[in-house]
Amino acid sequence: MKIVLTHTYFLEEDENEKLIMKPHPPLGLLYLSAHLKRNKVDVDVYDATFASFSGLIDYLDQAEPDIIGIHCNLLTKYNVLKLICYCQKNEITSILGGPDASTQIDEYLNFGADIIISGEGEEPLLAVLKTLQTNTKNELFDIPNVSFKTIEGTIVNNGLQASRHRLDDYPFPDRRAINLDKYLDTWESHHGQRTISLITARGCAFTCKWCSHSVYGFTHRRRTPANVVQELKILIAEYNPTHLWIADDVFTVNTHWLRKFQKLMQEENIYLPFECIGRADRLDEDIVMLLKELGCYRIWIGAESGSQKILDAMSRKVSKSQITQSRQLCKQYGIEYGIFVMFGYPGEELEDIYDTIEFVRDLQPDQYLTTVAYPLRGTKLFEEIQDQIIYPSGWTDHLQRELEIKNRFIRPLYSYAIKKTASEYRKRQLSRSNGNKIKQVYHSLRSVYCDYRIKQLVNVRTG
Ligand code: B12
Repeated sequence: MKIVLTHTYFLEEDENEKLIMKPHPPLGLLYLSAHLKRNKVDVDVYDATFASFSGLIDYLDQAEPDIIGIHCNLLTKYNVLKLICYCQKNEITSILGGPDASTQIDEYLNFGADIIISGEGEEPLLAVLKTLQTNTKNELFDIPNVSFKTIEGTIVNNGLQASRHRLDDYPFPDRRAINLDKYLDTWESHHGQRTISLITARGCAFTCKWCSHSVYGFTHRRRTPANVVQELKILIAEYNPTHLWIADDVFTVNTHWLRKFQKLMQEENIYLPFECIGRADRLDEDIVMLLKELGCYRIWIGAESGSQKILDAMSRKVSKSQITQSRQLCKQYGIEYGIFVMFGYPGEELEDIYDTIEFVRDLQPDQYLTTVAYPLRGTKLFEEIQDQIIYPSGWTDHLQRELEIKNRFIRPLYSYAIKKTASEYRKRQLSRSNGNKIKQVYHSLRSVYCDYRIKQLVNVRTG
């Protein structure tokens, strides 16, 4: 039995990413591939990132796999649906996994997928492949985390079990299964650095209500520092990276771990500048110093809102002053500070929006990214506002990020809030550096214009 693992994310279809050009390989699939190979399964990975849907189909026509394992996330749903149709037509068994599949089991099965594996994939996927040697795809009873349909068409959900597997026991991601040079070359030609990604932990135990915990629940497991260093040595020998992207949900949670890691990196004489995600409440001076010594050149923080009321509503468990302090510390130690900002969280009023705009202006992060909140399935936020969600169309015709929430401001208002944030931020930046006066005037005017537009829109609500 031959299985192909793939993900249907095509960079060429992603207009935003084409401007950024910071692609990352599909680590989850590479972990699965390594685990299957260790267990003597005949597996290939088709890395769609630099390909096209027709390229994927040409490959599959030739490879003729018995099974296709598909990673599903928020962005890739439409291509996943097309691929499910291809599988049905060609009598290939489709197995879906990843965050989007884990929360929409019935929908994907009813659309025509054969099997859904929720949560961490290594063990259940192997168990399914073993069972398929004797059973049909309609008889996968008793394998935790697996859902399928019986021959009569009834959905069977075997229930979810959080993995307790020690991460060190998994083999390193099977990067050789794909052409990693394409990623490194893309980074090098666009950013002058050869960035490679890895994870040192899985899962996040914090409780932010909008965040998807569909894969790892609220668990947090770390690899040992020695195991991470071992992987790094291989990466350095094989790929000669100049930079790392540490793709953990929150890299800065465990000071003790960071200290051990830093010591080991020093002993092994490894120094690679890296970027990672942290939390403001996990960035005291000890941690910031450690990060600096380790080579952290940029940290991303979910600042999310300048309104403490909204931060508390999100169950973020971070205060505005912690964010400000961590920003100061990062500045002091020469670490770039990037933040994520969210508008449109339920309960947010105009004054909260203005608090956020002022907060971003005053904080002056080195970079910031904005989103308008959307309720992901399986999150506490989704649960809380279920009856206020507006579905733009049937399940097959929208992505979760297009879901609208009743009784909040309409999208154009958030667009003006985002534009005003940009102008206020830029104006402050320019005035601090004594920069171009004409640009300062331009941003002042644009900011006032945004106020005017926001005022016009403030009485219009969704739904
Ligand atoms: C690092 C990261 C990124 C990085 C790198 C992404 C990449 N291509 O590697 C960047 C910053 C680019 C990114 C971007 C986005 N991300 Co992101 N990201 C993450 C993060 C923090 C870690 C991902 C990771 O590497 N995990 C480690 C690996 C080992 O785990 P894994 O990928 O989940 O794989 C395991 C299981 O899912 C399962 N599995 C996965 N695939 C398959 C397939 C089969 C067949 C089977 C059986 C099992 C299986 O088994 C794997 C091994 O155990 C996760 C949070 C998280 N905890 O996972 C969010 C997360 C995956 N991202 C998310 C989102 C929303 C996005 C964006 C859509 C954001 C946006 N721009 O709007 C984009 C999409 C990018 C894309 N190319 O598709 C959401 C997904 C929610 C959803 N329902 O889809 C998550 C869960 C964050 C969250 N908590 O809300 N992301």
